[in-house]
Amino acid sequence: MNRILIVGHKNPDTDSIVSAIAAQEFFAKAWGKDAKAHRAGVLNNETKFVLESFGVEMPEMISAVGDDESVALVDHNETSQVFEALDFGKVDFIFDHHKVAIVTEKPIFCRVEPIGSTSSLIAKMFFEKNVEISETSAKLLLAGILSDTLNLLGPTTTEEDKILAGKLNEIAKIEIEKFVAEMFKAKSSLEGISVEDIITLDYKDFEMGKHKVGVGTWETTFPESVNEKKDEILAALRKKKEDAGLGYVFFMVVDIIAQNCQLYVIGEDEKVLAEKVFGGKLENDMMFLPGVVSRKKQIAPQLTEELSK
Ligand SMILES: [Mn+2]
Repeated sequence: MNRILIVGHKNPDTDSIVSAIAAQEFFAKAWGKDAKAHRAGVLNNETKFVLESFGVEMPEMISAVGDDESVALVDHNETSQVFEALDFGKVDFIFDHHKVAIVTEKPIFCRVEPIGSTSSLIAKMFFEKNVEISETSAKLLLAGILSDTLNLLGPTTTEEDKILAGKLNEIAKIEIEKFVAEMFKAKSSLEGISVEDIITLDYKDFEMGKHKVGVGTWETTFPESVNEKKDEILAALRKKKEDAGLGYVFFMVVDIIAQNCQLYVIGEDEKVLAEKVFGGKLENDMMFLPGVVSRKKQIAPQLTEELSK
């Protein structure tokens, strides 16, 4: 039987790691398939905290895909997000909650829903099939939902996420508020994090009209800790823009408690665009955007619309 390597995106976040681990259990129990969770990069402090809390080992780093192996992508499907060595012809499964951005050359299993997290989707598949979820997978999936939806408060949260989180916690039995506070504290920790890490750990390139645009995000309970390093971050972003030949680069410092964002604006091009699209006022190279926390829903589509004109 050919083995399936399950893997999330580069610059992995909690959702892309825990959904891969739980999907391994789903593949085995629901479909009798030999599958193994992997990761496509270094774990962030939040994900490390989640795995340590539940006594789960970090998945192996993905490298090459063997002849008798195929790939299941979780939490992404864009070519800019996949691990370097991937041949797209090897992908037989996609489980995701982002926009569909690929054309495949063969029929594959593809399940993409507008839901708050890939963890929600995997949980839903367990419940639909009446397949028992282990306590560990329930905890991991619950953490994935709470992380991606910012404790079910962010704009990507759906009613279904809330219901699924409730059902998972009948098995996981964690104290959600306490756990979320600790998880967000770990997410905000800058321990061992360089300026380069800050701008790349949650970073995405987009094709917007004819432009290549990079948007980095840092979610935190304590924006001041990042804003203190603003000048270094701006310099690193300017370098990234030049090195990667990008049309525009933005960086969001998201306050996950107050639910707002400081958008870092690195130069004149970005200033003109941001003022047009978001209408905020620029102060010290930052634009305050109340209520804005989601790159996927509140930043990328708006920029894409303007740049596609
Ligand atoms: Mn996700």
